[in-house]
Amino acid sequence: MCISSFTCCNFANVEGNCIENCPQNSNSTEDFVCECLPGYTGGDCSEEIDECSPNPCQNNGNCTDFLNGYNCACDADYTGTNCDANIIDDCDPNPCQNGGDCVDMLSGYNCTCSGGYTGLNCSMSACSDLPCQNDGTCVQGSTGEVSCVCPGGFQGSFCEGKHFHCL
Ligand SMILES: [Ca+2]
Ligand SMILES: [Ca+2]
Repeated sequence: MCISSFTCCNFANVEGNCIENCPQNSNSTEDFVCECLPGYTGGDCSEEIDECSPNPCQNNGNCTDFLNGYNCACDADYTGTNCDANIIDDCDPNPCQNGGDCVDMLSGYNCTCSGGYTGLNCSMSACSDLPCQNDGTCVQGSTGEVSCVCPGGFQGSFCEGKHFHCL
């Protein structure tokens, strides 16, 4: 005697949106439970669920709501159901030179440089920033430290000082 389920399904604004589900030991026609078809919600299952709220698309993906589903239109560099997969590996081939580590980014990459190198692709030596004066020569050690090798008669970190010999 499932009167309540009959009532439940009569509540559905769209026919067939509701699967009847009679609670046990219930004689009250108001004490029914609607078990909605996938994609619908609400007391009478007439409300279509907005699968785009909250937005499941990551990385600025554009969400389109469907019945019992959604679609994400992804930005150029991303793919996957939720735009959570990075489609382009900007680190392949590795653009980082001189042993720099590459981190793949959205439409780009970041190089973590080592050995005293700098710049977007770790192609600049730290010597570029060391102004050796008086024809001093910048040399870079194995751990990246740089220093000026000064010509005769000059001294100082940048070969900036004249070397005087006291007699
Ligand atoms: Ca929907
Ligand atoms: Ca990328």
